[in-house]
Amino acid sequence: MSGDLPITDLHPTPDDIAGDVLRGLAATPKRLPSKYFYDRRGSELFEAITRQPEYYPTRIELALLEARGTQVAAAVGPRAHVVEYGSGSGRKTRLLLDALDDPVAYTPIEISRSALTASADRLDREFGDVEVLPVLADFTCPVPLPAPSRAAGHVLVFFPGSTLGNFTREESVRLLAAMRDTMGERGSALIGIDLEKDPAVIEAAYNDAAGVTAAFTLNLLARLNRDIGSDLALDGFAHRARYVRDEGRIVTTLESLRQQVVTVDGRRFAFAAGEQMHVEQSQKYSDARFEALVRDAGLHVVERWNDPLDWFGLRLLRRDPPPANPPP
Ligand code: AVI
Repeated sequence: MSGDLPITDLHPTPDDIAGDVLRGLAATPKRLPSKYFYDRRGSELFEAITRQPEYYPTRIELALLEARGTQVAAAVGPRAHVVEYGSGSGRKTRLLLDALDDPVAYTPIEISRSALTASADRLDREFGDVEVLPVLADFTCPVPLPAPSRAAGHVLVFFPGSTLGNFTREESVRLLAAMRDTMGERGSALIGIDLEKDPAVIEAAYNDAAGVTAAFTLNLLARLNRDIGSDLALDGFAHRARYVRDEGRIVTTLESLRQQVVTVDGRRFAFAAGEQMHVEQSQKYSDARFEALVRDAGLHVVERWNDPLDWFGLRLLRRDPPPANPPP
């Protein structure tokens, strides 16, 4: 069945890349949206980042899924319809599906058709008993799920990698609220979160010695030049990633290495030497920060698993119960 899995196509609107970039460059400070990192080359570079010795999140999350799989399965319950937001390399999905008790179906939700097909086909080949029902959609909006042919007991939303941390707080609440709708009354969500720790460890993870993260950041410029005809000079900017302690997050910028003018869609934007253009944030969480965040989306933490160093965590979330005495 490989290669011809039926895809539920919810016709996600194509991004208006030029519009997003023009808006970002007109802002003060200038910014570029991090969602455009992931073209084919960007996705390859991200995969390479996850294998760098300094980039601990992927390694630890994989080990955590392996070590705590039985407990996760017991807390989640049998016959889940697993719904993954985005589709990565499949390494984490494989561990989760292996650990769960009789998972019924797997639905990756992804905006890129090629990424969706690749991951769905791979998992379909490996897990014969799990029905793979891919959905082409923007997961930041509530998504109606395809019904598996064998009835599922409940939905488990899976959002690993601390990808939640790449969204602003407001966007994160919206995303969690969309998950809450997708998971339904009896469902749950398993979220990977990178935890607050020694800033030196965090900064090293975003400034690897081999320069893969720097190449990943600069690839954003190459991607934009190719797709919207901009003339952002790759040798005119440098990757900078620093941990902002008060906010508990890595902020990644591209620093303009000289005074320069760039042209996008016929519009010119002047950069001063040393000017920082914001390209990504990666939130690190304390329990208090994460619990306050999910509470704002009508969810609460029911289980938490950390690695022995408390560097990375998995959290199982459920909906808040309805109020005991609903207003008349
Ligand atoms: C995908 N995301 C969770 C990564 C992170 O750690 O914020 C993206 C990344 N950017 C630089 N390195 C990794």
